[in-house]
Amino acid sequence: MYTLNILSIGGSDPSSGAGIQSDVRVFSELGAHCLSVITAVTSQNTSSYSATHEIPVRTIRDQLDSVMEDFEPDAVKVGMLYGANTMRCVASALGHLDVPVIVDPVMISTTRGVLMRPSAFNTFRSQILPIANVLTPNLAEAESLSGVHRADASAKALIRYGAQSVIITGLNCDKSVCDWVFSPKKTVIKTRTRKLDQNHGGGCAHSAAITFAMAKGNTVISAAKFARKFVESHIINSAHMGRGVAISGVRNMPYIAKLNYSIMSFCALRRAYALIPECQSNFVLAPPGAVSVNDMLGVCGRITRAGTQVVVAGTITRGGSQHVASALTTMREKFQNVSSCMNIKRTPQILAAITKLGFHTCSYDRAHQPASESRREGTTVAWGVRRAISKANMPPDIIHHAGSYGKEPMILVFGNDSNDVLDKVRRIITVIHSI
Ligand code: PXL
Repeated sequence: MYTLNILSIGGSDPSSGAGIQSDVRVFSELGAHCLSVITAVTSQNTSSYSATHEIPVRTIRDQLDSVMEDFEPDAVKVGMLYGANTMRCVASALGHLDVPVIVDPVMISTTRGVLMRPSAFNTFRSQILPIANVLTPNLAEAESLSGVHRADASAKALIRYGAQSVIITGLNCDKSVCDWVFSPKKTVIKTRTRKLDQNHGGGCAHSAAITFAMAKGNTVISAAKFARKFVESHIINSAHMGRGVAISGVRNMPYIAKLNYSIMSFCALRRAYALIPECQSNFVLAPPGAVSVNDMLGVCGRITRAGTQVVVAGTITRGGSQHVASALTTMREKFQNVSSCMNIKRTPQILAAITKLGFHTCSYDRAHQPASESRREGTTVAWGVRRAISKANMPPDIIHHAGSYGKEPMILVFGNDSNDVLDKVRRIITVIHSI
């Protein structure tokens, strides 16, 4: 069940790449329920932008009243606000709210449509900036709104107008792209990518991810770090759904949903907690074409044990797991059909259950890793999997090791997809109960 309600206020985009439709998609992907108040209906697709139809202020007010009467949002994201009256209406509805308000001051769409009337900039400054806990402009938006050139100076001006924190997104730093967070001290968040491909919806997904992380109680800086990682994965996952620019975050959706379903089903298993090791679990799925650790979907965070409950601490993203993803990547060098893996605790009882089930099992001894290799942090899993399957002529269900000084023993359960891994884990639990 979703535990968070997040309110998104913005424009409708019929191509469903950006705006409200993107927010509904992204918040569900992150595990929150998205309430939506529409301020404008745009007519656009992935190639062109033809019209903006403003929603009458009374209708916006009515929508706001309806959701506020019934829900207590955990955070609010404000996107497209076209004109001054819309801005006043939104400011008066949000002014008294005591939850994070994240404002993405969108001005121009990917296809060059105008999303904010220049004549309303003044009202935006006086009405909207003071209610923004976090403002997420790109450089052009920051400069237009502040009337000041350069990222540092414009962020400071926007803070003087009343925004509590400003994140200037997508700046070109040396060889990569970065976000500058002014909260109010400056922190630079770097990306792993050199240049972000053009896409429709990346900006909306970025501010949505910040809103989600703030709703969960994160600081602005940790929310910004999370959002950067999330949006990179979203952009890598862009796909050409229409004839024009690619829509971000749609390529891996079915796989994220599938992995999420398997993880939720695991959590619901009776006594699933008994399988979670001290160093916690991760559950990884390779989407089509995945070759490296950073291509693998996994929980960014871990699947953790809290008493007798299993709690998923984090969301599913590409590159969300390092260790389990590394095991899967190595397994796929030899057996390409293996697409999913989960690590579980290694106890004599669990090993006995695995033997009883007749699973095809391989193992390795960490002590045999050559010293030259073991010095490189994080190489042991790949080395171990490679060694364990070196003589195997069919893919094992299980690889395990007995640990070493300071390293916990571990079992890796592999399968053709996450459902297959879940099924094996379920059978292990059933046998443990019967022992
Ligand atoms: O990504 C910014 C944005 C927000 N809202 C609407 C949009 C866009 C970009 O195209 O169309 C409605």
